Amino acid sequence: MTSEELLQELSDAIISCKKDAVLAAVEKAKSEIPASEIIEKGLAAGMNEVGVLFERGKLFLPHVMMAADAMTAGVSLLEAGMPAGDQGKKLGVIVNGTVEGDVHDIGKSIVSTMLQSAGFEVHDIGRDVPIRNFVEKAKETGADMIGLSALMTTTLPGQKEVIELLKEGGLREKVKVMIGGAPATQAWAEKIGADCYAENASEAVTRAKELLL
Ligand code: B12
Repeated sequence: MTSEELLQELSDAIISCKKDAVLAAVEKAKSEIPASEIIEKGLAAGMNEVGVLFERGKLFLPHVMMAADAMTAGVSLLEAGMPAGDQGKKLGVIVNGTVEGDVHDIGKSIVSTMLQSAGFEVHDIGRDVPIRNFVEKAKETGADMIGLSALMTTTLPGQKEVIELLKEGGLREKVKVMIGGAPATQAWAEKIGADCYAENASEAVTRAKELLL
């Protein structure tokens, strides 16, 4: 099978919403294609299609939940084989999470995994995280950067609130802020005074290196 066919199989397995099919496709692809590509060009591409089908009323919420579950299992299978990124000095400390009111965490977790395997020390504080917890965790860990994920237009303002709280605490100069999630944009990042926006996990690694190294 060519790489294109393997990636298509991964994407189709996610769209089928079947965990077994996803795990089998990952097993098959993992010796042929780098983990980051399997995630972004295979699994995440399928998940985006699931989103489109959901919006068109062709798939319903239970399907989306099954696809999400299958995607998480596929990513976990790959994590085992990814470089731990813990040799030698860390590139920097990053606190990453999904803002309050938002339970979407698949993309955020992929970003954490990729940053970690690139050599950053990542503290993933989960989803639906109260605004002040980001700032407290950053203080506690001496973080160089906070990553903020938001998947809904209604939760995007949470990214702005974290930046405001950092300013209030006199920490804004010390801690960089990187934002992401489907409704976030470069223009939004500029509007709220974030240091950068990244569209996907590999871009997040590039941006983090640009800002922290
Ligand atoms: C899967 C999914 C779910 C799953 C989430 C499971 C989970 N554990 O995450 C479940 C079923 C639980 C769910 C629930 C809901 N969902 Co939903 N969901 C989706 C769906 C289909 C896909 C999201 C996803 O995982 N994509 C795949 C990942 C890989 O992509 P990603 O998240 O975008 O992440 C990438 C980038 O954005 C970026 N990135 C992400 N985070 C970060 C962070 C940083 C720092 C950086 C740099 C980059 C970055 O890198 C990632 C990797 O490349 C989207 C549709 C869509 N188009 O996004 C809707 C969607 C986000 N959901 C939506 C809604 C409304 C809901 C619900 C309210 C239920 C409902 N009525 O539909 C609830 C929300 C409850 C809540 N309070 O949060 C809406 C939001 C609309 C809006 N207001 O903007 C969407 C857009 C669907 C729609 N069109 O209606 N959902």
